[in-house]
Amino acid sequence: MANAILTISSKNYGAWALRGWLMARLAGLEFTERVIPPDDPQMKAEMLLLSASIRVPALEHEGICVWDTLAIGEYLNEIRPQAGLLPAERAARAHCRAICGEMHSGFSALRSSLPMNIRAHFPKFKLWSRARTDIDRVLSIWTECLCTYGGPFLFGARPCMADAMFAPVVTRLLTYDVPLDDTCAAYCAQIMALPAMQEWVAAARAEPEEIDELDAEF
Ligand SMILES: N[C@@H](CCC(=O)N[C@@H](CS)C(=O)NCC(=O)O)C(=O)O
Repeated sequence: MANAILTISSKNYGAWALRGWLMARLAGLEFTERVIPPDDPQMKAEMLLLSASIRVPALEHEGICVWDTLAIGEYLNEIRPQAGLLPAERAARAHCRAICGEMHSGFSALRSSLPMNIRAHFPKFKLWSRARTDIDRVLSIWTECLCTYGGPFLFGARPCMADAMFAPVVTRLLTYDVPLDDTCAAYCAQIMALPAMQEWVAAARAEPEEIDELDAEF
């Protein structure tokens, strides 16, 4: 029986949930999933008991409750340092934290106009200019990391916290059929090929919930 519980929401729509879940998987943490469906009227009350922000993901581990993906990533790095969630080298670690922070606090146009919806596909989706600007910045972050650290992941040979932070952007670029150069397309393929991502995507496709506003909007 795992001594950790990760509370998440929809696997099809929950981008923050995917980030926290993937970090926990990359850290090698054994955990039980608690899924609070987004349309559950009890959801807010249950979430408030776990996370003062009333948001998921939230991690409970050995009596400690951590919410917010960045805090969860830092916590996982402390309890599983050998997993390399943050790069070993100081300059790379600072770079990793900087781009995780940028993802956490930015890209609002990308997030609002291309919501995560793993089982959908919108060929030739028309991008608005602010979303285009966000996407260009993400692609330039990826390209710089892949060139600097040699790939195939953002900070080298194995996936880390930054890859988890950007994983929902990878699924969005595929959902909304955004054209990519070879370097970024190869990076997206690497992320999607991770066994944990394949597991998440299969569960997202099997999920019964449909959030009409998100399905109808695009
Ligand atoms: N900054 C938070 C964002 C978390 C977040 O917005 N989670 C969404 C689900 S993926 C949520 O809980 N939404 C419920 C709500 O907004 O009421 C984090 O990094 O964890």
